Amino acid sequence: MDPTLKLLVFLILVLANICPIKSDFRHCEKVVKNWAFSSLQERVKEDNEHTLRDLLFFLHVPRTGGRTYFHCFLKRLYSNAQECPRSYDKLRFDPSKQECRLLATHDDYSMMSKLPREKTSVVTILRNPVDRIFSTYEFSIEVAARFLVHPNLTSATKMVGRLRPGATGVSTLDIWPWKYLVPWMREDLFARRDARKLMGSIDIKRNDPYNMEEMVMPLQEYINDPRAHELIHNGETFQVAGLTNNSYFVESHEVRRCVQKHKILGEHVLEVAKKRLDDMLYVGLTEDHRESATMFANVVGAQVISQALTENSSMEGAGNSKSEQGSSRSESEPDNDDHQDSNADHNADETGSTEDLKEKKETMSVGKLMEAYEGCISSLRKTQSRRRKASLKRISPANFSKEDRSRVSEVVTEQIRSLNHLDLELYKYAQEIFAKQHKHVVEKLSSTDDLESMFNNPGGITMWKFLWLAMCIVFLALVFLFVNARRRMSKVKI
Ligand SMILES: *[C@@H]1O[C@H](CO)[C@@H](O)[C@H](O)[C@H]1NC(C)=O
Ligand SMILES: *[C@@H]1O[C@H](CO)[C@@H](O)[C@H](O)[C@H]1NC(C)=O
Ligand SMILES: *[C@@H]1O[C@H](CO)[C@@H](O)[C@H](O)[C@H]1NC(C)=O
Ligand SMILES: CC(=O)N[C@H]1CO[C@H](CO)[C@@H](O)[C@@H]1O
Repeated sequence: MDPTLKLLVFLILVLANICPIKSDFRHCEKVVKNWAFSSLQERVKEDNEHTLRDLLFFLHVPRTGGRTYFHCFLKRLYSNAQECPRSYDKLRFDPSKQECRLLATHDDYSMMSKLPREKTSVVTILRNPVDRIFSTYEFSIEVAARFLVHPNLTSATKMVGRLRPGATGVSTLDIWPWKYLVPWMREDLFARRDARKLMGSIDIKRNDPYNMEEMVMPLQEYINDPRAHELIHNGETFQVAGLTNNSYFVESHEVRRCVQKHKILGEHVLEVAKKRLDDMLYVGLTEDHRESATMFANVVGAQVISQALTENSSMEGAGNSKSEQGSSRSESEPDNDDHQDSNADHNADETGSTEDLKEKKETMSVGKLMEAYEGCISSLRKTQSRRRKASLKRISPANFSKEDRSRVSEVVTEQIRSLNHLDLELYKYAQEIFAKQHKHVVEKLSSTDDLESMFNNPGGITMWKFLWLAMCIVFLALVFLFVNARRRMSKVKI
């Protein structure tokens, strides 16, 4: 063949191969940029974004510890009747029922399209993405392992089917993303158990529970599965952006596809997510749990309390405030779970009255709220750890402890970081917001009489104690250096 002809054929082939990709990229770039542009347009600019509006939307990112805020704060601040109806898949939320004041779900930000935007305040909690992935993996397995009481998968799955219809409460199995992650792990656990039975006795290497393939799917396999890409990675950014695979917008799914295909377009999503955090009433951090909780009580709690006191009309029709008795009851229900919540309580406890709630709010203060929170969280944690222990026993010797995490290979952790690069950036940004928020609250408190309430709440005390401790340490270090220096000098002299 003529060399120029050869070259021509070659060029045509190359172009034919590149063009679809290129045009897809161009298409995607347009789709993502348009989405980002319009998302940034719809920001509600308020004079005071630190003011609680009529509706509180708690954007609950899975595995960030949001459940303790829900049970130990929000359930004390809002009555059942004030809670918006929820569904955990595609929400059948009726925007005309606008008297509701609190919405707490795993739904993503696209939910805002169903809410009166200018009357809604959003709060969320973010977590270090690497820890969140570990926790997601462990929790999927923990919940799935509960099914191992059944002799086989068929009987386990049948059991779920029988539990579903008519059941009050909402179980983890109905909630995104667990409704996908748990059945996946359940199937996997049964398959591995069946394989063990066939093999007879096997020797299990006990050193690394995150890589114990005889018992559970190794972490590395889990994070590389398409399902993890779909549901877990960069999940914080996608949820805040409103682009999870559970999004309400049909358009979101194309944006999502584009971003997953062309990594570079993730920057636009990140930008939108950051702006959304900026506009939120409160952003907490799982890692700084104590300070986050104290701030939640001071920023959100205090405003809910004063809001309730100024408008007594909204009290009409409020059923009852759910108190300890309610939550401990749902806690002890064996088949319900982490996400067991208010829906059950709507029908369940009819005790208490409007008067009770009114009285409760009037006597409620930030300090008391924190006090109640402390008790609530410790009992919640006890229940959680008991359930976890009971569940993990079924896949022993696999047991996920903090020390085990640190033994996971750097290759795997690096992979998690790379798969969650957007979340890492977003988390860093959230830390900055948190620091600013913190400063703002401390300034505000010290400029008013509220300072007393700050001192009255245990979280606040810890903070001051911490400062005091830090000063002591610095002082001791200085003394030590001074003494050391003198000693050295005297040695030199000798
Ligand atoms: C699963 O277990 C149930 C209950 O023991 C039993 O009736 C059924 O035959 C089992 N199914 C299979 C496929 O082994
Ligand atoms: C979300 O992801 C799950 C798990 O991969 C999948 O089964 C489901 O169909 C997805 N939903 C949408 C709307 O894409
Ligand atoms: C797993 O580890 C925890 C904490 O290290 C321990 O309390 C628990 O008993 C262990 N469970 C099993 C089944 O080994
Ligand atoms: C804001 C509001 O509705 N305030 C009412 C609270 O209740 C008193 C007496 O019941 C009314 O006089 C207020 O108007």
